[in-house]
Amino acid sequence: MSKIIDGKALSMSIKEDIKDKVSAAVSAGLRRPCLAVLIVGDNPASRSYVKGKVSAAEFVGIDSPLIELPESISNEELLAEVRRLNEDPSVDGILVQLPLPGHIDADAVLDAIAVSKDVDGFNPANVAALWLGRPCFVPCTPRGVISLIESTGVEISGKTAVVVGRSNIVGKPVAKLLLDRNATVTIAHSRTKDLASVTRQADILVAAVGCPGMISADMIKPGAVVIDVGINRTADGRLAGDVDYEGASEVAGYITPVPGGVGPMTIAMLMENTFESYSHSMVAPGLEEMS
Ligand code: BQF
Repeated sequence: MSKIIDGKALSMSIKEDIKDKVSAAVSAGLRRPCLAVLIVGDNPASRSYVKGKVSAAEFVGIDSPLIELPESISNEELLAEVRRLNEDPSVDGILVQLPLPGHIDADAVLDAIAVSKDVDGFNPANVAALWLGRPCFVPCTPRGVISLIESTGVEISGKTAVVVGRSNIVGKPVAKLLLDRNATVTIAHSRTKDLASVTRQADILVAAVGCPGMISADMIKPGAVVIDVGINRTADGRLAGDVDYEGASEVAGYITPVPGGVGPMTIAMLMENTFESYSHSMVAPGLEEMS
């Protein structure tokens, strides 16, 4: 039986920590940190994610004005909204909830977010900085994945890591962060031949494919650390991961559940990134507007 990596508990302790830091800053006379949250349209999943983010912000003491925009908004109007927030010195972080409606140029929106407020880390300048090993905002889910692996105490350096999935939001940045920690990293994907023979090599296996239960017990090396990034909604409305949890937990050394694994850590890391942005602007106020 594997040990369960409790993402809910870890996210809670991270948020408690941020809450203390915010409270100390406010006691010292500083303004509260601020995360502006933009949502376009009324996709129910997006609504629920945004609700979770706003409530986490409230818990840690970060202001989180919710900017609800109609599905019918034009590209230009949305860009104008982002630019307004870029210029507002009381805003530390800007989050545009994805996915955006089809008629919106999502790339143009992400390009428009000021790099210094890009707490999701999706602006291409942040992505470039990540891959160059320069200071940057690390995307929230990948940062949460690393934090979960580190919480096991299992050393990453020298290990074989396999990331299944190559998205810009999860797979690719997770692979880079593992590489930074000296893992030997393979990125597998839908065209990988004999996927099971690849995943069975993994001391650390990260599943980010978006296919419920796709990673079965026979694909896992005994004792491996298994991180399940999948958030799939089943027909009966419940959440399911990419890993067959029941089977995998008989083989893995450590495993994250869904729900209660990576998801809550994504939110905690968003708070972490927002506090980081805030700290920067408190040390060097005004520099943001210049860069
Ligand atoms: C949990 C997301 C796909 C597409 C866009 C806690 C979240 C999820 C699960 C959450 C996700 C997934 C988010 C749990 C944010 C993660 O208890 O297991 C939190 O809110 N997420 C998102 O903002 O956009 C997505 C997945």
